[in-house]
Amino acid sequence: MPAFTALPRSWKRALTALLSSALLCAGPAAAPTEAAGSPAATGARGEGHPAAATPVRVNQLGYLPDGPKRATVVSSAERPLAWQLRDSSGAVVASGATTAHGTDTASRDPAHLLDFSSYTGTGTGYTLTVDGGRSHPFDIRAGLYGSLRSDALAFFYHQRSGIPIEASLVGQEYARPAGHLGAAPNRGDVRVPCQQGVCDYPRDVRGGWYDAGDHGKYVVNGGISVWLLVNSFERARRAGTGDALGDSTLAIPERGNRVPDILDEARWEIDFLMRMQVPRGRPHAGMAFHKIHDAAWTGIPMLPDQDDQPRELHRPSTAATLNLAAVTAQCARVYAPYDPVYAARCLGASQRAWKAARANPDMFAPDSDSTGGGAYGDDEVSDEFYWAASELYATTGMPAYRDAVTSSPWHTSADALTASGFGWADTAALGRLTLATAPSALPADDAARLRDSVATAADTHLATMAGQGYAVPLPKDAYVWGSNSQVANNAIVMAAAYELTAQPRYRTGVLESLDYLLGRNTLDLSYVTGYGDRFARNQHHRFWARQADAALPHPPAGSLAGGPNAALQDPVAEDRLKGCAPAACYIDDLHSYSTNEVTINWNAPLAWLAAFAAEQG
Ligand code: 9MR
Ligand code: CA
Repeated sequence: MPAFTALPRSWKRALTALLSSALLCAGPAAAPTEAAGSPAATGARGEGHPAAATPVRVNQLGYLPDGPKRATVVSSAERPLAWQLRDSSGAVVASGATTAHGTDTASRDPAHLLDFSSYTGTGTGYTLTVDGGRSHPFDIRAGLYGSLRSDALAFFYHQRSGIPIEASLVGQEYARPAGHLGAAPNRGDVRVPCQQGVCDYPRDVRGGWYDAGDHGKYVVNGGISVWLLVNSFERARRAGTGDALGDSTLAIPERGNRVPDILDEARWEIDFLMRMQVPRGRPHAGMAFHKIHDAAWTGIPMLPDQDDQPRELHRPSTAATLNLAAVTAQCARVYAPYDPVYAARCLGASQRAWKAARANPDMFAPDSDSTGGGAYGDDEVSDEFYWAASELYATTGMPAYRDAVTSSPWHTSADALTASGFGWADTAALGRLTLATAPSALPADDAARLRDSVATAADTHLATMAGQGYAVPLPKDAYVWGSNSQVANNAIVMAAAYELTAQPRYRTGVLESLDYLLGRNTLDLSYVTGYGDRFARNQHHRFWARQADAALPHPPAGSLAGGPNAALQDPVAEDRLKGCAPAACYIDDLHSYSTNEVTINWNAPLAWLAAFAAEQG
C-alpha cells in the first residue's frame, strides 16, 4: 500500500542521496575520467561561447502572439521599473512598468514581473529593455514551437541502440555506427547473459533507446518515456491534430510507411521492452528483467559501438514488469488502427506481465545496484499496479482490471498528482491521466471525479507558479535530479486540465513552464540545446562530448538538460556549486551528470509539451 506521506519518494531519494556519500561514489562519476578538476571538467567550453547574461529574463525562443508574455527582471528596486519592448529596428513598440515581487525563494533573486501580454504584434528580434538592462532577442510569432516538436522527438532516434544512425537523416556530425549488435569490441546485446544466479540462458535484447549519457537500457525508465510519446499522440489525435505527428513528420528510417512517425519511434522501444520479458517455461515467466547494462562504468567519451564491457541482465522486478504491462496495454489501444497484429502481440505481453506481477508483487529492484549502470530502484509498486491496471482497463474494459483500478488506494488519493509531480518511480499519475482523458467504461461520476482531480492538481501548479518570481510549477524544495522533467511533467498535467476544461489559465501555465525551460530563469539560460541565444550545450553524454573531444559534437538541437539539482550529487556540482540557491544548482559541464545529463524520460515530456505548444495560436 502506498505510504501517503506528504513527501514524494523522488524527493526522499534525493535526500537520502545527500546523506549517503556511498551513493555518490556508486554513480556514473565512478569513471576516473570524470573526476572534478580534470582538464576536461574545467577546460574550454568548445566553440559557440554563449552571450553574456542579462537581468531581463525571457523565453529566448519567444512568445506566441496570443499567449502569455511575461519576463522576470532581477532588481532590488522597491518601486516599479519602466520597461520598453523594442522591435528588431530598435523602435519602441510597447512600454509599461514592472511589478516588484520581492525575493524569489527558489533562486534567491530579487525579482520584478514584467507583463507585455497585451502586445500582439509579430516578428523576430524583439528585445525588452529595463533599467539599463536588455534581454536576449526573441520572436513573437505563431508556429514558434514547430521545430522543437520535431527536434525534441528526434532525440529518440539519436538514442537508438542496435541500428546505425544515418547521416542522411541526422547529418554527418551525428551519424554513428550501430551500437551493441554483437560486433567487436561490443559484447552485447544479442546474446546477453544474466548476472550470476539470475538466469542460466542468454537473451536477445537488442534495440531500444540508450537511457541517457550512458549506454544502459532500463525497463522502468523506458516505460515512462515511451508512454509519454504514445500519450502525446493519443492526445493529439483526440485534439484532431494527430497528423502533425503522423507519417513523414520525422527524419527516421520508417518515414513513409503510413504509420505515424511518433509511433514508429515508440515501437523501437516497445519491441525492446517486450524482449526484456522472461520467456514462457522459465522461472518467473512473464516478468521483465529490470535492466541491461555494462558490468562496469565506461569512461567518457565513448561511442556505443566502442563499448567493450560485458553486458548483463539484472534480475526481474515487479516495477519493470508493471511498466511493461502498462505500455504494452497502451500500445494495444493506440496501435490497433495501424497494425492490429502488433496491437494483439502487445496485449498478450501485457496480460502475461500483469499476471506475473500479481504472482510476484514484491520483487523490488534495490537502490544499491548501481555498478555500471543506474539503479532505478523502487520498493513502492502500488502506483505501478494502478498504472498498469488503468491502461489494461482503458484498453480492454475487462472487469478484472476495473476492480484492480477501483480497489487501488491510488484511484481516490490526491497523492496521485502531487505538487512535485510524477516520475519514473512515481507512476500513479500516468494511470490517472489515462483514465481522465481516454474513453473508458468507468461510471460517469467516477470519471468526472478523475477529471476534476486533474484540474485541481493543475490549480495547485498554478498556485505554485503565482508565488514565484519565475513562475515555475515546482515548489522550491523540489529541485531534484532531473528537475526540468518535474517542471515539464507538471506542465503536462496543466495541459491535460486545459484539454478537459478549456480554461485558458491552464494553457497559460503550460506556456509559462516552457518560458522557464527556455530561458526565463535565474541562470538566464535555455536548458534546450539549440534554442535561444544562450543555451545548454555540454550535457553529460558519451558521444555528444565536444567539451572533452573537439572531434565530437555537442548534443543535437532539442536536447533538454536535467536542470538544477540542489543535492549536488556529482563531484563537479559539489566543487563548483557549493551554497547555490536550489534553482541555481546547475552547471553546463559535461561531467556534471547530476545537473546536466540528457535522458529519454526528460526529453519525452519536452517533446510532449512542444507538440502541445506547436498547436497553439
Ligand atoms: O533520473 C534518475 C534520478 O531520478 C536518480 O536520482 C538518479 C540517481 O539514482 O539516477 C537518475 O537516472 C540516471 C540513471 O541512473 C542512469 N542513466 C542516467 C540517468 C539520468 O542521470
Ligand atoms: Ca513506484
